[in-house]
Amino acid sequence: MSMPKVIFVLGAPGAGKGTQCQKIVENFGYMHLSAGDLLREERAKPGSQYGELIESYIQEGKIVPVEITCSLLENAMKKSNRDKFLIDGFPRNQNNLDGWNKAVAKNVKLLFVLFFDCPKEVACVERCLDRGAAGSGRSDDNMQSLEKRFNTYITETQPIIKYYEERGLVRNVDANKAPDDVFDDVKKIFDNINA
Ligand code: UP5
Ligand code: MG
Repeated sequence: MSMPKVIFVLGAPGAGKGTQCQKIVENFGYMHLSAGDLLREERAKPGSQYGELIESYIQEGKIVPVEITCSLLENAMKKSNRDKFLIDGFPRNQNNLDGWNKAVAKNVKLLFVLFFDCPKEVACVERCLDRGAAGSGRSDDNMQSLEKRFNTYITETQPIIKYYEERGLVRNVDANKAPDDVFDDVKKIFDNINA
C-alpha cells in the first residue's frame, strides 16, 4: 500500500481554513482533520486526562504540547482507513514540527502546505468576533484570546510557514475575498495535483 498523502493547512486565526477544507472535502475527496477540533473534542470527553490543560492553552492562545496533538492526529488517521488528509491548523510551532518530524513524517507523503493569507483586521478580528457574537461557543472567540492567538501566530507559526517556503512546499492563497472566490483559487491548486 502506498503512503498516506498529507496536506497541511495553515493561516491566521479566522483566515478560513476550516471553511475551505470543507469545500475541498466536498470536491476532492480528502479527509479533513482539524487539530483544533480534535483538541476541543478531547477536552469535552468526560474524564479526559488533558481536558483542563487543553482548555487553558486554548484560552491563552498557546500551542498544546505536540505529544497530545500528534497522537490525536495519528489516531484519527489510523481509524479513518483513508489515505488523503487535510491537516488543518498544524504544525503551528517548532515543537509541533519537531514532534511530527520525529513520529509521523517518515510514514506519510507531505504534498504541500496550503497557506491562507489574510490580514489581521479581516481574519482575526471581524470574522472571529462575528462568529463569537453569533454563538460559536468557542471560548477563544473574544478580543482577549484573539490578541493572544494572533501573537502566537506571528511569533510561532509564521516561522514554520517560512520553513516550508524555503523548501518550495507552500501554496499561497489570498483569503481576503468571499469564500467562493477563495475556493476558485484553491480549486486551481487541487486540479493540478494528480493524487
Ligand atoms: N469565514 C470563513 N471564510 C470567510 C470568508 N472568505 N469571508 C468571510 N467570512 C469567512 O472561519 C472563521 C469564521 O469566518 C467563520 O465564522 C466563517 O464562516 C467565516 P474558519 O473557516 O473557521 O477559519 P479558521 O481559519 O479555521 O479559523 P479558526 O478560528 O478555526 O482558526 P484558529 O487557527 O485560531 O483555530 P484552531 O481551531 O485551529 O486552533 C484553536 C486553538 O487550539 C489554538 O489557538 C491553540 O490554542 C490550539 N491548537 C493547538 O494548541 N495545537 C494545534 O495543533 C491546533 C490548535
Ligand atoms: Mg478552524
